[in-house]
Amino acid sequence: MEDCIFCKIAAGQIPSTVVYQDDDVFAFRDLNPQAPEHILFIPKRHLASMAELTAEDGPLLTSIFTAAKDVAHQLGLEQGYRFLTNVGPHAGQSVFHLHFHLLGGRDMGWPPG
Ligand code: DGP
Repeated sequence: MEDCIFCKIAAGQIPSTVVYQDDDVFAFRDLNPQAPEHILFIPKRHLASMAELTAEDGPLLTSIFTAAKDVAHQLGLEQGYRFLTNVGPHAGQSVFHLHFHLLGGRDMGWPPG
């Protein structure tokens, strides 16, 4: 999508600290980290949010979750981590390209704010 910042990051048109990528998935460090480890996992294909997913996206989600699990292991997050996506304004979504936050390296509260 032409004006999507995360599409441009996945295409290498905007620099990022890349952590993982394959044919369908791209992962990079968040610009404004909320934990010692804060990685964003996105599909390379543009989807605005989880609200646009269909049953056909099952393999894509498996790829994203498997990549995140492997990265969490590589980062040594054996004490735990959080993996989440914000959907829409009430959840605080600010970039409208589906992304999952991998957060780790500190204790976290529940419920989130
Ligand atoms: P959300 O609030 O769930 O939509 O999270 C969007 C995240 O994206 C936020 O934590 C900051 C991050 N972000 C926004 N713009 C950029 C960027 O240009 N580069 C990187 N690496 N992260 C960005």
